[in-house]
Amino acid sequence: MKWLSRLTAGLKSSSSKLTSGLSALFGKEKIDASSIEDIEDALISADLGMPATLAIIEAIKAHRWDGPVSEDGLRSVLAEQLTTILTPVEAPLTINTAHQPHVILLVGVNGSGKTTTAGKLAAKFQRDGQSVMLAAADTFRAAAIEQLAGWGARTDTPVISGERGGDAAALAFQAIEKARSQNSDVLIIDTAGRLQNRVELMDELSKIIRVIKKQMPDAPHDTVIVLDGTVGQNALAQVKAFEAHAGLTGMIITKLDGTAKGGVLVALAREFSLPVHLIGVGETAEDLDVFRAREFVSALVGGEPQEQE
Ligand SMILES: Nc1nc2c(ncn2[C@@H]2O[C@H](COP(=O)(O)OP(=O)(O)O)[C@@H](O)[C@H]2O)c(=O)[nH]1
Ligand SMILES: [Mg+2]
Repeated sequence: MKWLSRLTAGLKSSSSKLTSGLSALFGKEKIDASSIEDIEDALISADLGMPATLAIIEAIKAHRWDGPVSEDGLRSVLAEQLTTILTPVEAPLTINTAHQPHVILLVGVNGSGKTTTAGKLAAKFQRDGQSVMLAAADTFRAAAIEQLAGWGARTDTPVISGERGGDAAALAFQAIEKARSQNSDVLIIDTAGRLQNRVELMDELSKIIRVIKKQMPDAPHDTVIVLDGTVGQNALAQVKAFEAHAGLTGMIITKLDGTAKGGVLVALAREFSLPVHLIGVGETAEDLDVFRAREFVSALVGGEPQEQE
């Protein structure tokens, strides 16, 4: 299945959540106060967040509705607004091969999809012709180390790992040494999931970064938060906390398949000026691809956004 079909299929629940909430408006003679409330409810419950919701409502009010509210008209105003919000955060994760290695640190809460994303990224960069190394700096659970080793085996990527319970920062340090000695283009460091309110775990993350910098002062070149798209608005709190402790450079949103909360990406884009590098719509290596605003909007809203006048 091609990416666009995967994306469209994956976003189906989010898309119906958003558009079914708006369907009550179709055919209305004019946008009155009660329609505005309906629209607000629909957008909020689709996880777009308040600022984006208000911006969209303004645009709907400002739109010249010649005649009753049409489905196509509403769709296109919505698509145009979403495209405006999402386009600025569209930015792929680019590798600077001069870094040798270009170090990518993946952070986030438990179960957000970090290890899976590390594996998918390894596959993607290898396809692009880069040599990749993976580092299993989630030393808390043996299963996590095995999980990354599995991805390493499937994608033919060397995995640097240590003992369960070992020092994550020391492992990251070692991994950079290894990646340097093998001239790897990219080193992807997987870390343990941590709740944003557990201070000692967040401190450990800061330590990992400090130790990485001892080896390579300009690394990590990318510190990317992996967010589970099914958690909805809680993703915003996660970004804030990790931003404060680790200085994020970008986001990856996973599990956009089978959730009705995919609209959270809009809230994230509106709230933070962080790039959305990639999105995940399933568990296999093919289920991760670059985030493209227009494509995402058309999968979410249906139909092509109209050109802006
Ligand atoms: N449906 C779906 N599942 C995913 C996606 N990404 C990761 N997962 C699953 O989510 C679970 C947790 O992922 P994992 O990578 O172990 O999360 P981590 O704790 O952050 O390392 C695993 O069962 C993954 O297969 C995705 O894009 N879609
Ligand atoms: Mg993991």
